Amino acid sequence: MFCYQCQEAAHGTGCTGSVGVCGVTDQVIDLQDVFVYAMKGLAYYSVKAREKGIENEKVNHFIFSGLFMTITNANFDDDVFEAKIKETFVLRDEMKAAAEKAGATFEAELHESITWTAATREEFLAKAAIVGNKIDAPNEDVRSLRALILYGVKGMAAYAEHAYNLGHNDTNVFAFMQKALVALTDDTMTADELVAMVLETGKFGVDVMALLDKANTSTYGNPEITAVKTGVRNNPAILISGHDLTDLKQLLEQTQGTGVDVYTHSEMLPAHYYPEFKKYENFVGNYGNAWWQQNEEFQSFNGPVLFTTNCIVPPKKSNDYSNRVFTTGASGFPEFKHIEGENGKKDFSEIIELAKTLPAPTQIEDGEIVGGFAHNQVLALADKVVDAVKTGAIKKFFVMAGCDGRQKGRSYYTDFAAELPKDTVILTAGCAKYRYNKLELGDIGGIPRVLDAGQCNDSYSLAVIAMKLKEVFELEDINELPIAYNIAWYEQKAVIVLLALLHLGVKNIHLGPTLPAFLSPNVAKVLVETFGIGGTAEVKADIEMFMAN
Ligand code: FSO
Ligand code: SF4
Repeated sequence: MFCYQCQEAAHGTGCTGSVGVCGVTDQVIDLQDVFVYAMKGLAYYSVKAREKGIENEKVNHFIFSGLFMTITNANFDDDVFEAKIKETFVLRDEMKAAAEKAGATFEAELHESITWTAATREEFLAKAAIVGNKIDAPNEDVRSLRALILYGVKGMAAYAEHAYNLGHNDTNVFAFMQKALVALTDDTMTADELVAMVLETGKFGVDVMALLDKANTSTYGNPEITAVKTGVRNNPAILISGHDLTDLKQLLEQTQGTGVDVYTHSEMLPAHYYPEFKKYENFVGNYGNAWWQQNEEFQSFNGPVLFTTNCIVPPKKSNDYSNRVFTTGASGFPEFKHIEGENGKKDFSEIIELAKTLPAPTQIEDGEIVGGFAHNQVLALADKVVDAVKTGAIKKFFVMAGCDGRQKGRSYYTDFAAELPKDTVILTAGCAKYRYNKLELGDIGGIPRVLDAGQCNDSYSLAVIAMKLKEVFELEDINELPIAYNIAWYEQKAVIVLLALLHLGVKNIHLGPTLPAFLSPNVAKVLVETFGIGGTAEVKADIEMFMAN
């Protein structure tokens, strides 16, 4: 196995051997690589069919939900990927036949991802040694650009899936994802063409985040300022993690009148900000912190846990709570029971019945987290915010969105937030916020110094806010705003957020705690020279640098 798709890639270069830093096994990574390879062949016929006017919803969904499953910490189940590879071949044949019937013609020489077929796990694993992440490119710069595109598309796929679950689709986004998959097999593409495709990935990143924003807000209302409780009640309870709001909605519906409470963990916290979910009396609060602290927090929670997406951490052998953890959607783990849906409907009764037999959560803290500053709420406060900037009460905004992770160096973000001058405001989204959202950072004339827009996909809100401020201050360029970007990344959804910001013209983004292992020196140079991308250094020096610019 070789994998370097996340920030925790071993030694800053990539995970090898039998298990990754995230706990994924070599078999799973290898099968994921082969699955992505097979989907490139399926995408080829889907693109050809689309040229003849055929849009196949089943294939579109299969591809984006399949890509989502290969995101870091989403699905650890080798059997799932073996089955998915086999299913890809079946769909590939179907799409080939459909394209042919519609009059499509195919190149005389087809890439091997389009023609290759195999039937057993052994054959799939043997293939991984040839087509895996690291090897499948003619040189390191092409490999690096392909990685940027593939990981961006994986992030896009996650957001497309959440929107799809709410009945919102954008076939242009699906078409781009498939076009990009095919492009990853095209050895004739120049570095310049690949760079252009990286930027195009960012454009569709903006589109998919706008789509998801519309899906979420039109279904559940606009997030509003909310104080979320971190303490517990004395009822049995279910902890829900991940990002999928449709799963949460169904769980809340099904727990009504059962005496079972529901708490959020990690990236599900922002669900509390939506008006729709506030009406559930048993939707109590948020338990714990970011994803990587789940081993300890799931232990003390006592009740069942439902994963709707990543980030899963394998339980420790000494602390194995597998028998009360469930997955659904793209997430999976061999020892956790998976709840399948039928036409989007899911039956969580087994989880609810199990909760009734288990003790109430053990309290680990008792306070509040304030959030809900998505674009609609912030724009409602626009006059106040603009005044504060004009009078100098707010000198600078710091976008500190992104992800948290277990790497020790991430304490940088806690120190950075704590040491920022008091006339600055942090704009955040994603699980990165847990590094500082429980600090007492105060407010500026009633505006909290940490404005949490929501999940990582709600970084879109931060872009909308920036665009609006640019308009209000009548600026030519978004980079003239008093906004600095110091973003923490971990997995591939952060890659699409970054590419989306680049597409919107945002420059001088600092990315940490380390730059991606999949950036070759030349590709990193392009990002630095064209977009002013930088890393992080010492807290004090970084704050001085940001405040001076
Ligand atoms: Fe975090 Fe995990 Fe939301 Fe990611 S929980 S790390 S970027 O999956 O998606 O922010
Ligand atoms: Fe390593 Fe990250 Fe890949 Fe897991 S996802 S194997 S930690 S690079």
